[in-house]
Amino acid sequence: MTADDKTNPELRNRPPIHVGRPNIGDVEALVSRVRAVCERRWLSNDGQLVQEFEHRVAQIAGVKHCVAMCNATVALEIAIRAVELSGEVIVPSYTFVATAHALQWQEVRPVFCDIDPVTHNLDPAKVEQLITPLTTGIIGVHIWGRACDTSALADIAQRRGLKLMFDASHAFGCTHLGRPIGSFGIAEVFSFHATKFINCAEGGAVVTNDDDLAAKMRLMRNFGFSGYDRVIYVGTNGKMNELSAAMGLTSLDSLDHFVDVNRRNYETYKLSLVGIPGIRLLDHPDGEHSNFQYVVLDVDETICGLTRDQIVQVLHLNNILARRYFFPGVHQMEPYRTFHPNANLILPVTEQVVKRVVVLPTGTAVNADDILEIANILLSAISDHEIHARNLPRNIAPGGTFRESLE
Ligand code: T4K
Repeated sequence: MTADDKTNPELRNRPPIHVGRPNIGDVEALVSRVRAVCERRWLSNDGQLVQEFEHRVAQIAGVKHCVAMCNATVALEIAIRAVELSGEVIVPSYTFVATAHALQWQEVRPVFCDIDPVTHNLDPAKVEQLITPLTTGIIGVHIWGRACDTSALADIAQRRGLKLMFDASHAFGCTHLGRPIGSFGIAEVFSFHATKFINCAEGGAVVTNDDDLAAKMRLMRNFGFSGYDRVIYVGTNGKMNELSAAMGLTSLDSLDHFVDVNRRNYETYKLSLVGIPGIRLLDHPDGEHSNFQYVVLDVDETICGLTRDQIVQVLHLNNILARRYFFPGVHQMEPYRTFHPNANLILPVTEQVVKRVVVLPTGTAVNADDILEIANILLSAISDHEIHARNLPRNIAPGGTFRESLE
């Protein structure tokens, strides 16, 4: 059997179905906002649309301040600096690499902590074990929009004199303990990247209830300027521009619709994957709001007979571009791999989870037919697992492509 035999030619010839296809919203509303921006000739530097975007994000997140930025990575960098983290900061390795890079970029050492196998979030008991005299803070990541154990982390932070903030890149529009994510810790950071449920093409924000911190971050994102010709602080350029804010506001207008579509897609996946052995859809906490931005499958190869990588290969061969988020774990990426060559020894759960997770396409570019097709591909791959397992390599190296691996 060749690689080609494993794909249905009809499916291979239709456009790929991506994870992370942007939600666009009302294009006419976007165009009219962009036209108004052009007419005002005010394109950046705390423009009218950025201010409106900040106001609406703060309202949704239930906080006093939203400081909009050009992306979440810069927002994290600025928040880390404003909060005055230094030395060592405890973070999960199971996250997008930006969480760690934002620390390392300013020579703060990320110390990788293991996660809970069910929630995929920081395991508070393990956080406590990693605290040293150099530790100044903890950054929890609300992975897949499901909140960290904020109470346990806040308790540790308080007892050990540490600062606590959250990378909430996945969690805009989600709630925890009945209140919007945004007001936990000293500050929380959202991403509004194109692939996120609400997007500015590129964008991010720090939200906080701390007046001084918000004022400091506003200075930092604009070179430290506090008026014409007056710089009173070291700063960078982290500003959001008006075109991004136009996209973000248009996206916010459709927030409820995007959640409905994501929820419907999630329910369709849930129904159509039921009974396929060895794969499990990660759920969302009862009684909380979710944005359903990520559809996450856990693959148990001992039951389904195929490795997670083989499942992803079958999907890719059928033009379903599922992703292995977040493989291979940040501790296995440079420079962290060189800095901490034995980090895997203290990250056994992370090491397992990075080999089991597949993220499937959702959002407004995906419909019920696409999902049924994906479910059928999974069902037939797992039913024919002996045929597939013989013909597909078990693992793909980080950075390797799936087609390359078959050649
Ligand atoms: N913290 C966490 C926990 C995060 O997940 C992220 C970002 C950050 C911090 C940093 O936020 P930002 O600084 O980006 O605001 C993507 C996104 O680029 C990244 O924002 C996101 N997390 C991460 C989870 O996913 P990649 O490397 O997977 O991107 P890429 O280019 O492979 O695109 C993903 C898929 O989306 C592709 O299949 C194509 C599709 N796509 C992408 C774009 C940009 C489209 O269809 N249209 C598009 O315009 O990182």
